[in-house]
Amino acid sequence: MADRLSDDDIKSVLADLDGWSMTEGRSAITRKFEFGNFNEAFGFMTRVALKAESMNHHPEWFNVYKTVDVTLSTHDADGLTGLDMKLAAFMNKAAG
Ligand code: H2B
Repeated sequence: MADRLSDDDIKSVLADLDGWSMTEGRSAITRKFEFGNFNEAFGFMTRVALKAESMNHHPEWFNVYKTVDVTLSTHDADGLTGLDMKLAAFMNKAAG
């Protein structure tokens, strides 16, 4: 299982991850993505779903029309690991 990141590691990785911040009240990170329309939002979710499945690491997310609210955490480690940061970076690229 992936190792939990230290608070210092989390801070320094987050500084390079546009739009992501700590989730209120838990050891997780959150970002709201906003697209031009539903097709773009769902296209993004499809690209991320394929990546998540290949990583065996899955997002918590909520889609309404053109917005996708994402929370990432490693459930098996009960906190944040490099997998969350890797998936967050992929999402930023996939969102264009
Ligand atoms: N996704 C996330 N975000 N955290 C996990 O700990 C996790 C996962 N574990 N996807 C995987 C699946 C695990 O449940 C399976 C059994 O490998």
